[in-house]
Amino acid sequence: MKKHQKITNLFMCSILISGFFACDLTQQEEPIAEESPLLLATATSSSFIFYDDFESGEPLEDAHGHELGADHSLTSVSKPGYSGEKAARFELRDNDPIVKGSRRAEVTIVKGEDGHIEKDTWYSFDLYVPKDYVDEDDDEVINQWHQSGNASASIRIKNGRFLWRYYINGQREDFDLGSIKKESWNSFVIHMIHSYGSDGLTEVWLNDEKLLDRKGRNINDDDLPKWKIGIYKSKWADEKTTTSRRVLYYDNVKVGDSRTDYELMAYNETNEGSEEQDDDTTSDSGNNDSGSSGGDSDSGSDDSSGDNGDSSGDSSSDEDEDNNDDSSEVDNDDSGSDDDQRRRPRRNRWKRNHRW
Ligand SMILES: [Ca+2]
Repeated sequence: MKKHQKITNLFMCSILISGFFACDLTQQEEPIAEESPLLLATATSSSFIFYDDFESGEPLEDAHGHELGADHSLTSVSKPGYSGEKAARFELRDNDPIVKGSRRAEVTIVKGEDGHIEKDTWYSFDLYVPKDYVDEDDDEVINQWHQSGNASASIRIKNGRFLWRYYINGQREDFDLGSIKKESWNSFVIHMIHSYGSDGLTEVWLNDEKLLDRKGRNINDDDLPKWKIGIYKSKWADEKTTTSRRVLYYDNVKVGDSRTDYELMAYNETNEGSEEQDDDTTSDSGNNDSGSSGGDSDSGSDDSSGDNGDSSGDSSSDEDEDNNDDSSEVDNDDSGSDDDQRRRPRRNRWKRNHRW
């Protein structure tokens, strides 16, 4: 709670028209050389509702619900490809303890029904998919906007591609978001005006490319959704697939209110530079934690599974809160959209020297 209160307060920053600077502790922002200052001159005020860059504390400790069955489910690790940075590592094995009716390593970041968000909300996160992430036809959910038992919208990984799915009034609609760039960070920004009516809007950018721009209904007729991230593979509740382990890394998980904009959501300090040159980057193998909590054991390839075994945890509460069985459709995700207007907003035009 501290972190996000802090953020809400700290991030009430206004970027003024010329000289733009952020109000609170922001020390200095320097325009990026090649960008025209005029382009930056949009008066903006913003507020982040949630932000975690995983540089300190337990991963997602200020989030609103953890559905983690094992010690390996969520840990803090060295950020693949970057030196001196941290990220969150989610791991799900097909023999992990059952959590809410299925195999999942998920965290609810904000809950619409508890008033954490409003209708107009921005979400963003960076995702790293290890090179040995096995492609298979059975999908897993990595993000879901969940309302009473169903994911009215979700992002999934299926056959080496990202997929956006709506599941509204029992109807599934999928949109392909392209092939996954493994061994590199994929930056997602999602803007949703959550609505059961025609005033809804869904915009999805991946690596600065707008892939979905869809007006109209994007939730079920219910409370505002909760946003969950991590890994959820419903098939593993009672079946095996061609792989037995999934590992994903997340960084810079943010939620912003209507005063936020694309630039603020897309900008992350680590995107600017400290990229490591080497390779060790990962396949999930090598990076284990430097430090912080959680062990991250894993050495091997992501799904090779040779080593599963763990269990640990507690979990097992079975409930079914969101089953996403593809088949049963209970909690699905799907969606996709079509139109693609590709507007390419510039990113990272200015720097902040503080961390939230
Ligand atoms: Ca980080």
